[in-house]
Amino acid sequence: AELERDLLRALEREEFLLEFQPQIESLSGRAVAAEALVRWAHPERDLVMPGLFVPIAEESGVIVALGDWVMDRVCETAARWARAGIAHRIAINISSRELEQADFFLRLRHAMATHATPPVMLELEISESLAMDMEARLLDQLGALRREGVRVAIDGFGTGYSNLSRLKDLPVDRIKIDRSLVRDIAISAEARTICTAIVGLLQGLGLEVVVEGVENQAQMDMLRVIGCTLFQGYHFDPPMRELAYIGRYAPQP
Ligand code: G
Ligand code: G
Ligand code: MN
Repeated sequence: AELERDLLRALEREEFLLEFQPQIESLSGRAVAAEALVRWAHPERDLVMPGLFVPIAEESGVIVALGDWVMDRVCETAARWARAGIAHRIAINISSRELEQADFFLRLRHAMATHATPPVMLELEISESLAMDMEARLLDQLGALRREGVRVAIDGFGTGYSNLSRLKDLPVDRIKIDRSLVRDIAISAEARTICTAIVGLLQGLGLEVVVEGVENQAQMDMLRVIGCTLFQGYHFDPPMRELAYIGRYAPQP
């Protein structure tokens, strides 16, 4: 309860900030998108990572207000990037607690309208378990956004239990392969077999595959053999502040 109050106060005091981690297209070496990740610039502590406060925000419901703040910042940033000719989509992590709110899509559309954000500049990341459980109403609304150009990604794929026959019917553009599936591919034949099969299956279904948590060249070499072309991970860059991101991936004249 104390942390819940701290989180609400941190929202009021605007102590949260976003970092952006590039998604790299290996053929061109360019970033095509950035994942927005929230951090808490606590006045008395080092930057607090979301692993520490997002679960508490989810449990207490503060995630709805925090998620509104994230959506507003991402919509503003994405609109500004579009005007500056930076055509990198920005991906937002959405918790099930947020998506569960009857007015989630209204709130997202409100943030988009406020900043005149082009829908093609946005991507929504939803977890595998959430994607598998979505009711018809959610599927319809997600489908409508997607027809307007918003991309939809399944995050952390391979950690839950996916109904594979359902996967092809979901309103989803891309799948982010969880880093746990990638960690050992350079050192374990079994890990390689699993990753190869999953990537082949997803690509066979016409889904775009993004590999998360790529940390070294050996993993990259293996992933390229498997047929992956989109990567995110410390091997390229960690999440970084907007100015650092732009300086490195979209330098302005
Ligand atoms: O940065 P870190 O590895 O600590 O992130 C931990 C988790 O927090 C990740 O699963 C990530 O998806 C989640 N997360 C990061 N930013 C946001 C956000 O803005 N909203 C939500 N709902 N989750 C986020
Ligand atoms: O659950 P989600 O995929 O949204 O989590 C993203 C988190 O993964 C971010 O908080 C980011 O800090 C972390 N991350 C990004 N790249 C790497 C990486 O190469 N290795 C590890 N271990 N974590 C990473
Ligand atoms: Mn994510």
